[in-house]
Amino acid sequence: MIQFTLSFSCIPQNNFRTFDSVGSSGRCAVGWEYREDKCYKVIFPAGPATTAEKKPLCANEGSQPAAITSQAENDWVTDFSLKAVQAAGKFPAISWLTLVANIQPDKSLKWENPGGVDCPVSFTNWGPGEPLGDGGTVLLYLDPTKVPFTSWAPGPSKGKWNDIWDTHKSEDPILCVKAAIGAPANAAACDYKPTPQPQCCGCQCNCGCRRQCC
Ligand SMILES: [Ca+2]
Repeated sequence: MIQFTLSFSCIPQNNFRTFDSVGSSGRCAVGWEYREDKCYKVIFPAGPATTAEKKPLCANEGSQPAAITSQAENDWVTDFSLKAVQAAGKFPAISWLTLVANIQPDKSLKWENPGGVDCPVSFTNWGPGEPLGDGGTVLLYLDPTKVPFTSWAPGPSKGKWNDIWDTHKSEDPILCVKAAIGAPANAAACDYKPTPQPQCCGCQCNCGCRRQCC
């Protein structure tokens, strides 16, 4: 009876297929990084590409362009992405991260939400003088040692944003996100607010589930 209860609580096998090889978090596939019910990955284009050309890189891996909704997430994403660019041997030649947002007539932004209605941007981290209304792509600066533009005030620019025109081609990677194993299906949506996770202990079941709530 105990075995039946534990097995019943596991994630259905069908939902587990996209995570055939699970990473150390137990909630994201290998190559993806877990944070608050979501899995993130920095994906590099094969060569210079526009934002429109980069977006399929997320879709091809069952994910969507990531939205950043808080300072804490921005800080985490910046550090995570910088490490990914460094690990790929592409830093400092590449020092920007591509984010995707649709700019509105009043220069406000909406995060793209392929699974639903695009989301208003409630958090921004623009560099000095930005956005200039250049376009619907947001670039996040990764270099902790430099100021990217002379128009930006001196001081740390790591994590700051710059809007750029949509036809801009670059080898900057795009940040992709999808719901973690066991998270609500909308966990990757830009308006999703994670709920506190219950305390969990080690996995007690044998169907691929890596966590079991006590
Ligand atoms: Ca700009």
